[in-house]
Amino acid sequence: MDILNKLKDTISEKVVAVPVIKATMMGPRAVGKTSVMASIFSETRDSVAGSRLYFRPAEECAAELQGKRLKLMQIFGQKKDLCDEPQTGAIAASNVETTFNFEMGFVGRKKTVDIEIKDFPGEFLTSHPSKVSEFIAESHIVIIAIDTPYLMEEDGLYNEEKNNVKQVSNFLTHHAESVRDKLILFVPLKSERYFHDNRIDEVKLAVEQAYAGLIDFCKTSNIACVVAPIQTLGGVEFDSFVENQRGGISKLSKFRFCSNESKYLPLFCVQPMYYLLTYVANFYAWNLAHPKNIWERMKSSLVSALKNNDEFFFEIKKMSKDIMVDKMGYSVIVTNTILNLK
Ligand SMILES: Nc1nc2c(ncn2[C@@H]2O[C@H](COP(=O)(O)OP(=O)(O)OP(=O)(O)O)[C@@H](O)[C@H]2O)c(=O)[nH]1
Ligand SMILES: [Mg+2]
Repeated sequence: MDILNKLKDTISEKVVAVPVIKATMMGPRAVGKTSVMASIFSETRDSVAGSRLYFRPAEECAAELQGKRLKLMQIFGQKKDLCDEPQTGAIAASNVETTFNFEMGFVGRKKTVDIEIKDFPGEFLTSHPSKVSEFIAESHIVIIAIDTPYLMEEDGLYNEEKNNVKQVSNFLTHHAESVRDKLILFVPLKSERYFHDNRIDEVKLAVEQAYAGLIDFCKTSNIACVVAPIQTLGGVEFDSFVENQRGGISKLSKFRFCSNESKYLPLFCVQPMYYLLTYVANFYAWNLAHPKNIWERMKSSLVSALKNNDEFFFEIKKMSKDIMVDKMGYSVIVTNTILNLK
């Protein structure tokens, strides 16, 4: 069996390039995008729960993500008042996209797929719209990272200036062809306070309200929408807003430790990855029944490379059992002809 697998690896290495699964991430400065990426692999370092698959950062990203993870852990050593980093909104945002590369395969074997997640700074949506739109067209899912306290506090008074809801919604609705048939994952970050106060369902409602226009558009373009809140740090929660003295957005958020014993305890960070892979598998099944559509481009690269890789899809299916739906604020708010979480 081992020899057979090694032979498979050698053949696939020689004949077929490793397929790339892509996801687009959008979200404001300092919302915690890199932190989520860093926390994913604290949950998945050796293998993905319940499957024979590993999921790890590619070599070029490993050091940065490991460094970020250590920084997050150090926060709990200091136990002092926590404020959003002072540069939030104050330093001119770096006008480059960030790419996170991960790889996935069977434990003990060479990788089966590469996973490329790109996050584009807000200004990219206006300065390089076609670049963003093209990447979305090649992606299976679009992750919208939301700074939850801005969404929830003071009746959402500061939500627009932080989360740029209009800019993101307008961009997606104006690039309908790229987003059609995809899954949009709304990911409320820094949401510990609302879990602790039993208000996580209110977060879901607030997402539905703030993004109502985008959600309506999704219903007409066969786009699925899921709310998937994450606790990146676990042991801290939102305390209050403080004035931002440095210019940029008007308020910074201040966080407090939940107790003296608070620990770095990321929760649910791996869920976006589960949704991504499940949607790839759903798409694969759907694609068999709908061979001619705008996914043709992806079909030729990703789907044909994964064709006949039943073993991989079988493992994804096993992993999908751990996907969260209808609990802890997780909710499918729009479904489409592709998404199948059963
Ligand atoms: N309280 C709290 N702080 C967080 C959380 N996640 C990240 N942070 C902090 O928020 C700040 C920004 O986190 P990053 O992960 O760098 O955010 P980003 O979205 O990648 O930022 P840019 O790439 O600069 O746009 C850091 O100081 C983190 O320590 C969280 O869940 N809760
Ligand atoms: Mg970042």
